Amino acid sequence: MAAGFEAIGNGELLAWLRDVAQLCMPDNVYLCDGSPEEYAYMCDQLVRQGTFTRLNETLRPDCFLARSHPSDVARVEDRTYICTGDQAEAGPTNNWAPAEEMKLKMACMFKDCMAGRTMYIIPFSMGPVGSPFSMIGVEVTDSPYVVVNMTIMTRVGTKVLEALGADGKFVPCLHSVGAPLAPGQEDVTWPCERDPANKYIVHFPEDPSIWSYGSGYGGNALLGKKCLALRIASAVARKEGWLAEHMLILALTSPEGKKHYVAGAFPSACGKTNLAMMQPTLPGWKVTCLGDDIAWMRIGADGRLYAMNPETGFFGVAPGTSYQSNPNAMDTFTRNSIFTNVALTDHGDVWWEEMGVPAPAHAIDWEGNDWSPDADRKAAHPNSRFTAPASQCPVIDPDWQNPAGVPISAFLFGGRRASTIPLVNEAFDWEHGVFMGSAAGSETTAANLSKTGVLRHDPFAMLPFCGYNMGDYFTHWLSMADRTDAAKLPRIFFVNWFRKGDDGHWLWPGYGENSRVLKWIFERVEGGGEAVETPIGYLPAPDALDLSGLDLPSEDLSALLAVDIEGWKGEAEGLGTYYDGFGDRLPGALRKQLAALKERLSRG
Ligand code: OXD
Ligand code: MN
Repeated sequence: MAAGFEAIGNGELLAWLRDVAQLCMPDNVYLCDGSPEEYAYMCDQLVRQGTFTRLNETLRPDCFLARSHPSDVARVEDRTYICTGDQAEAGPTNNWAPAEEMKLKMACMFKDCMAGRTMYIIPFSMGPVGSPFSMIGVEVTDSPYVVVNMTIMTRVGTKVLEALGADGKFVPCLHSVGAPLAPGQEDVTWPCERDPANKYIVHFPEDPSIWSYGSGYGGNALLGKKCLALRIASAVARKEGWLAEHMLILALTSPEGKKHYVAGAFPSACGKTNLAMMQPTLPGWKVTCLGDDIAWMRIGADGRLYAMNPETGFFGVAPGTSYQSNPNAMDTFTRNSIFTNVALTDHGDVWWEEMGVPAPAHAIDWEGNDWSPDADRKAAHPNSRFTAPASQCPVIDPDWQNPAGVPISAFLFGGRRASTIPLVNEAFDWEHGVFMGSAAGSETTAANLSKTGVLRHDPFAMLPFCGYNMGDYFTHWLSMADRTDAAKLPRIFFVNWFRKGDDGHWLWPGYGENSRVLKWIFERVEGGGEAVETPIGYLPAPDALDLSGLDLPSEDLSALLAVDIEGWKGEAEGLGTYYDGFGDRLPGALRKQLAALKERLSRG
């Protein structure tokens, strides 16, 4: 294992690392090589420190449980900033501060912040190492928990430094848990800044660079994921003419062996991982998985849009994951995985709510306390997670690491909506589809540290992840139609698995049954699949959805496929007000789309 800076041949990187070490004043410096031995060593060290508990080797080999501090359990959107010279570049949906001012503030925060700790240097590649479409980052962190999670989620180590070479470009990503140790001070198992107001997740897209302070959790701390592969990459993609999106990528194969690739944007904790690796209930249909969270897409030589997943792991929400909802995820994290904030059973295994197995009579809950089913609190935190290697997914697609990506035939947009939005709705054309994406909304979930269940606009599921002005982002999406023959772009569909009846029951069974909707989408892409034209788009014609073998009350089906004119008029009003917030950055085409929707609705 390498130590110090000796192995680094990139002058710019070396200079940055020297500056960072001088600022943060760690006791030790360690350069990660990305080897399996290093991963094992670090996990053992985390066990010795009490951060990790090794799970039962027979039940769950090479798996670990971590419990975070209760103040550090989710992304912190209100502490997340896009810092530019001019506020208009960050736009109305992002927190902003002047870049130079924020850098000074961050420098004060980071001063001596690694005292008593080791500074780990993690060279990582989002996308296959050496591919011209990949981006290299170097995360400097004082958290060994971050090191092992990054090793699963990205490509890490010496091979990345080799690809970087002497003068290659990288995104500097500086992270600290914000908990320096005084000489002799005993460490805690989850060091972090306890006061949420002192956490800062800051992006400087004009550099580009990332500074993250105070949190050790998920998207706040694993800087390759939300920070680099979405916020920074989206800003880079806009300049370079491609797309960096909060999307799953799946392949759908028909019983005849025909394959189409689909990418889907859904807000956090709205079932992306379940859909990405679903087991279709329709006989003969097959889903294979290429990614569950992020898609980078470019127009290929044939004019089609090609998507690749820049990650190598899944950082999925545990509660609700079961052999019924997602058998392939369950089989993915049987080994070599990390669980955070789930419950620990007396057998040394993990448990969470809706895992599909009876609650244990006794467990240790996510806060480390005794728990039994009669406790009036959850055993696992609602945003507890598994970190698992994508390569272990039983339905991983053979092309999941293809640097050229796969051609996308259809986009799905969606959210968690109890009313109004039908089960599936196809856009009239690209511009209308972009309008639909811009209009998306969803009820908030525990993936962010704030109130859950509140309906908010979440365009393209990118509200927390767009690294520039969202109005310009809409323009960028529209411009894809000028970059290729629009007929070659993916068809766009809006889906909603989360409709409820007036009495609160779920109207649609979801999970593997979503294959029935995917089949209709597949047929539409192939030029078939009967549809009716409605004011909001094309909906499946009566009998067009394959419901064979499904016991779905006819009134539920009618509600799922109805156009709720009054509800949509309300949607359109709300959207108009939302659009006003973008001022002159809102593309005129979207205002026209909204006016056309209102006009169609008025005709009923
Ligand atoms: C995630 C999220 O972790 O969207 O993927 O919060
Ligand atoms: Mn996500």
